[in-house]
Amino acid sequence: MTIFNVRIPGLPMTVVQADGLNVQPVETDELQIGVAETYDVIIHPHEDKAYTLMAESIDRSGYARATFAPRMGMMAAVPPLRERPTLTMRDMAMAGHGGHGADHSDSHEPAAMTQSMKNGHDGHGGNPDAHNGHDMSAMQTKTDAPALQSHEHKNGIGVTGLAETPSDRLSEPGLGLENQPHRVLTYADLSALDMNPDMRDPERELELHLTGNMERYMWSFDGKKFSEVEEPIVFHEGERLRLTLVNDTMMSHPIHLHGMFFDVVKQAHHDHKKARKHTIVVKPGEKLSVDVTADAVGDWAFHCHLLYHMMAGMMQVVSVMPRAHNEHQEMDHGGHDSHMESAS
Ligand SMILES: [Cu+2]
Repeated sequence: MTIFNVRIPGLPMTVVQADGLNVQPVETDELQIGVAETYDVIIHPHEDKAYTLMAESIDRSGYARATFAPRMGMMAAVPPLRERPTLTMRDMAMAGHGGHGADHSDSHEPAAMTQSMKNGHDGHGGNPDAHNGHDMSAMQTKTDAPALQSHEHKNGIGVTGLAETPSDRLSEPGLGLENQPHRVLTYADLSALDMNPDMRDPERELELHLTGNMERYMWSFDGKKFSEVEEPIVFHEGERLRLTLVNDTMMSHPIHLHGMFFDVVKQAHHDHKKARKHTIVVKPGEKLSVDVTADAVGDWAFHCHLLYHMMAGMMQVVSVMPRAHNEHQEMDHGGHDSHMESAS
């Protein structure tokens, strides 16, 4: 339940698969990996020495490490934990706000955030994030902040903020890895090795907001926790749709869809080698899109893979509704995978 920064100092990694599917090999020095994501990397150690595989938690509160070595008993230096990351205006989707111009306004934290951090520091409240490597209270904070615009009257107690100006952050490394002296993998670096199985443009777009109230430890999609949701999200069998996710919260959420892979949309125009994944980390204040082919009839879990966020309500059901039999036959124009067959 921790997002990790993974690196092997002195040894580049060539990423060849993401979430179990081939990508065009891309060399990097570090990558951030969200809960449920997988990366397959190839390393080529040439020297007769040991290397440290370093997995540092996103909030830099701890790490796990392993050793690669040609012989038993060897060990490499373990790098010290780096400085705790600081949230920026961009993380709060408030670029341009704050009255100090633009990019360097990273000293502004919203009041709600500051309050919840205080709670964390006092050790009250039982915030599960504080025990799972996502201790927001550990992140540096200052208090000269404009309050986040409250949308409670509109969206209920479960939503303390909306991303005012969500941005495209696919070409940014994960939270806290912005200014490293080495290469860091971004989603924009990933392309599928082969052509996507479905190259159709999406027929429709569905926008979902990742929402929360950190003070009350409420997490949800579109301001409704799972227990309050009455209808599933409906996909229609065979359709190609674009799912757009907007993160209104100040945390990274690894969003996971069961049953179907999605194609990560890097640019609006046609790209038939989109990286295919089942989990994508949506950064604070980020807006991103994935294209999905609804080829698996049935009900599927769709949720944040930080399970304590899922349990708190950041979960919904995606129902892929079957088409009528005749309609389906006409639709079945070859090239579909076995899901389509078994659904008939
Ligand atoms: Cu989450």
